[in-house]
Amino acid sequence: GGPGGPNIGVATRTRARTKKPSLYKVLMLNDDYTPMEFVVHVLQQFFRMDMEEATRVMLHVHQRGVGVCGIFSYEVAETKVNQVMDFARQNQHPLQCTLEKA
Ligand code: TYC
Repeated sequence: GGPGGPNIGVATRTRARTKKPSLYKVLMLNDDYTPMEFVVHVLQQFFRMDMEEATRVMLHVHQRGVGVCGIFSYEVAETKVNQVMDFARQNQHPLQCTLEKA
């Protein structure tokens, strides 16, 4: 096969796509009733923050209304939200946590 002739034996290979998982932010919402120490505890326990970082994030949420706890795959983010909401409910605090596509 010369120019314009049939393409014989021309192997075109495409790499099998491995798609990256979409990322999701876990957001913490402010409320008037959940104690500050409880929020700091949640951030340390479920998001592996040290006391300094947890306090900084808690105060950010307290002052601005919302803050980012971390960025994860959908599955991990959903699990974190459920864990935080369950723990808050068990302790009778109205603390709210949600997901948002990053
Ligand atoms: N606003 C709460 C208070 O004054 C503290 C608080 C901070 C609550 C962050 C929720 O996500 C939150 N006790």
